[in-house]
Amino acid sequence: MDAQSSLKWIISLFFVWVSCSTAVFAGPTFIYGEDFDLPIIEKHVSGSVMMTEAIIEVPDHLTIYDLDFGINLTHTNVFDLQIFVQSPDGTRLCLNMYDVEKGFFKGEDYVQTIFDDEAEIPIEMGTAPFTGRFRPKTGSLLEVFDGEDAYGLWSLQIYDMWYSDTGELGRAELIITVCEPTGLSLLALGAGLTVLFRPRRKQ
Ligand SMILES: [Ca+2]
Ligand SMILES: [Ca+2]
Ligand SMILES: [Ca+2]
Repeated sequence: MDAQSSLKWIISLFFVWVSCSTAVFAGPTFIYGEDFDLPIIEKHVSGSVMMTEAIIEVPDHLTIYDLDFGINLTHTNVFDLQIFVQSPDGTRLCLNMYDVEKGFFKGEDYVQTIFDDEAEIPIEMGTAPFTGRFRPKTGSLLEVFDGEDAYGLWSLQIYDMWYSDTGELGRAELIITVCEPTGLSLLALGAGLTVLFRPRRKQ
């Protein structure tokens, strides 16, 4: 292998490595939120229907690298709630799974609460009104939305699973981090350099 071929081989390897590496880096973050004034329906009340869907529109095509979910609501015991988030692709997640068999936590209201898979403190270890970032319960991770196109209508519905108290949804936010686009740019640049170093036919 001559010097030029060796150089070309090394540069190609470098760009493949950089492109693969950068694909796992986070890019910019975009926030889409809506204010609501929606009562949370008690599931135990006879003849009750599900809460009116709270809709958040994402008008941009964004491939989700990481999704965090922010919420403001009032309720005397947020443990009672099942919060369902559904993406435009139809993926549906129960973010706040009511399950007394798997432990109970006590606390009133979610105020500027952000569910974040990467947060250190699990929601059940938080202190009311749970302001800040908390990891969802096991089995309720937001990673199910990773890789989807966020474009379209996201819906949110909440069940109150226990009698005697109710609450209201005040605001919800989708905090979307997209993939770092540098990988593609470098691939294009790598392809350009490969063309540049292509052996020329002698005239
Ligand atoms: Ca994540
Ligand atoms: Ca996250
Ligand atoms: Ca209740």
